[in-house]
Amino acid sequence: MTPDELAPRIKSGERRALARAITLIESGREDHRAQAQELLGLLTDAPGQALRIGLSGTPGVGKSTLIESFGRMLTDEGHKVAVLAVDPSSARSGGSILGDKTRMERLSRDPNAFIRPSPSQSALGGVARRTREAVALCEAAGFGIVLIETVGVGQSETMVAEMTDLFVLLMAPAGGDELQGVKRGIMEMADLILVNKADGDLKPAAERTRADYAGALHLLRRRPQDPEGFPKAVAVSAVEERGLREAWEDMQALADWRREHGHFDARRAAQARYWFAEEVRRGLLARLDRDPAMRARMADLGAKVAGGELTVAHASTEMLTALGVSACPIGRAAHEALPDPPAPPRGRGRR
Ligand SMILES: Nc1nc2c(ncn2[C@@H]2O[C@H](COP(=O)(O)OP(=O)(O)O)[C@@H](O)[C@H]2O)c(=O)[nH]1
Ligand SMILES: [Mg+2]
Repeated sequence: MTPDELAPRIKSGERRALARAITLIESGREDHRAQAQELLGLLTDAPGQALRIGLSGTPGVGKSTLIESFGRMLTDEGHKVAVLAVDPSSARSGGSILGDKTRMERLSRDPNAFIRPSPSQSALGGVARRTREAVALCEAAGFGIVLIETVGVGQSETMVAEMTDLFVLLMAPAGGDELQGVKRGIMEMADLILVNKADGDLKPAAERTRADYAGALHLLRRRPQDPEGFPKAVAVSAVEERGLREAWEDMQALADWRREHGHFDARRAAQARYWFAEEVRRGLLARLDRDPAMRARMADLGAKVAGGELTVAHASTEMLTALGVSACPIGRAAHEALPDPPAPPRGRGRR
């Protein structure tokens, strides 16, 4: 199917067309890439802005179970829900984060839900673009809520936080000292911490853990994008479907407040700028890695630097000139001449 044929089908919410389009954006073939770009261009006028929610947590914490319960609650309320995954491990394991579809059996059969597992083979660098483009496709197909699931391993969490409107961290009930193990940077990204498994024997521990996280969140520096009371920690049970409605109300309250106060659009704008700069950087780096002439030149200049024939400054200037990047004047450190990297769109300082 051509982009011209796919676009109207996506806009009318046809799930098969959406699935095909996502396959197209996942493809590494150059002609597919061109088609994908054309398609995305045809969809920019599609109505509706989805609420993009990132969901992260370590394996076993209950992400799949929660998505099943939470997703069904949302579709019952009449929402259309898309679920995407960012799984940095899938390239190695060949598996997929949403592979355990048994835990999402009902949601995956729900006509108002669309679940897309991670592709099994994808370079980490391509994951961000794939996911952002898939989000755009889901929005164009009329999905009002897009959930992006990721496993809690540093990089991928940052990536997901930088392409979503709300970032939710799912935690397990723990003993008091385990809380120390949560990286500060991850805590700082969270808009909402859900302590899952607040049921049965685990209920008291979940409640204690919730209070611990609430205390820890309170100690963090206040962010301009938060109203009073946020970020928040809430105890939920994905299995017993408890606390989910409250969590959803919190998410909506936070999103509404941010919309009213300009933070919502400002964040999206900062994210767009960030990903644009990232892609340019990535493209430049890819050229260094893939272009045979550039690789040969790098190897040659590298050998000359190693042999003492050329200074680092001269060799790098020559290389950058070859790349079409205006090189910095000799004698000045490269980092002085370069602009700072764009600040991450999240509000709480540098990570
Ligand atoms: N008691 C309890 N167990 C849960 C809950 N949510 C998930 N689990 C269990 O935790 C295990 C891991 O769940 P899963 O959704 O696969 O976690 P994921 O790896 O984060 O996707 C499974 O055995 C679930 O049944 C919950 O709310 N309460
Ligand atoms: Mg899972």
